[in-house]
Amino acid sequence: MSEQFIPEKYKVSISEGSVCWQAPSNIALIKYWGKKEIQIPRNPSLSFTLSACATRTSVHFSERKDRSSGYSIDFYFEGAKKEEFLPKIHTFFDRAEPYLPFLKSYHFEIRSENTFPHSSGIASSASSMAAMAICFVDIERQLLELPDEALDLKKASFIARLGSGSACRSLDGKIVEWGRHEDTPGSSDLYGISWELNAHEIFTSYHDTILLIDKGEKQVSSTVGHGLMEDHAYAEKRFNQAHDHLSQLQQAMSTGDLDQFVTLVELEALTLHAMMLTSKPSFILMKPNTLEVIRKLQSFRESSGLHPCFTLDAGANVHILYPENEREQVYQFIKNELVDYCENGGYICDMVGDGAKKISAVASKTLVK
Ligand code: 2P0
Repeated sequence: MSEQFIPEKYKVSISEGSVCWQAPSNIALIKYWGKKEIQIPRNPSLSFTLSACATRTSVHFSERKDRSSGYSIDFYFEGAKKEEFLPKIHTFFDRAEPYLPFLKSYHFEIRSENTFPHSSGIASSASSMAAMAICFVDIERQLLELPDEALDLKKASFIARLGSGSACRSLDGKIVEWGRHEDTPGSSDLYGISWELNAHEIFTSYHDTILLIDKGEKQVSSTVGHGLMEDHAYAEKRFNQAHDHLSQLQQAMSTGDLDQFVTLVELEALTLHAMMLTSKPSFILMKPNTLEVIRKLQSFRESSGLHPCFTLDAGANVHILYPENEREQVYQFIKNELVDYCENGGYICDMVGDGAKKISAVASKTLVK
């Protein structure tokens, strides 16, 4: 139990209300791959918070008369009721309930939608779990009778982690670190913290153009993926390497050393895939076009003297990262040379963002002291 996130006694009772939040996706620069239960990472990770790729979630809550039987939840995704998502939400509630003890006191109607296309091969667990977590932490804020600005972002990240590890990096902006790391005071395995203030300003307006090489959801599930690291021949070496890479990347990002940034980010992406290529069973998630794009990008970088680099998730899509002051030339190159390698020419223009934002709060109906 993490005592620090157990709330004090609620101050008011609320019969009914609604909250609505939007939380973005994030792209890891130092990869989280390998965990202990429940989402305690085997190594620290660092990510850019995105802005265009996001999940918007509203939660309507109404007091229950009969609280004897478990949770009461209706879940809708993009307008349609989705019973099949309930087991995952129940598991999340079981993990979160010690820290959000009101979860059995209300009926919840949860409505969620993504701002990015459904079949893009972009995982939505980070943004969806982050959006849901912050909705519940916002409801708790009301029960504690605290003002809007007292919302506990750290607790929202902690709760999001209980749903999905990488989700804890989707609350704050623009660069987030998760996992205890010797060089970062305040870093924790339990939640993400913003590292933005330590970064050179060039990294606070970075672009991420996501090339949709393969829109199918053929990624290795996170359960399988993290499980692959359990008996992996290179596991210990990899976890130590991630610590070293994080130190080196933070050094590069605090001084604005783009060459070193490019080297480390690409090495991390390829190491993630190397872990999958060499696991039992092994997975080849890159497609021929993933490799073509990487080859073209690296040769453009060499000939142009510019600094775009790639990173990869657990799939075939390629994220092209580049600074604002190189945007025109790099984007031109992407459109002219890389988009042809995307499935149906699909790509998403995103950039670093500020984290979760509140969309609306419908006034709660009855407040009883
Ligand atoms: C990351 N990924 O750091 C790494 C790199 C994918 C590749 O975190 O089991 O969905 O929910 O904690 O967060 C994807 O795994 O896994 C992931 P769970 P999650 O972004």
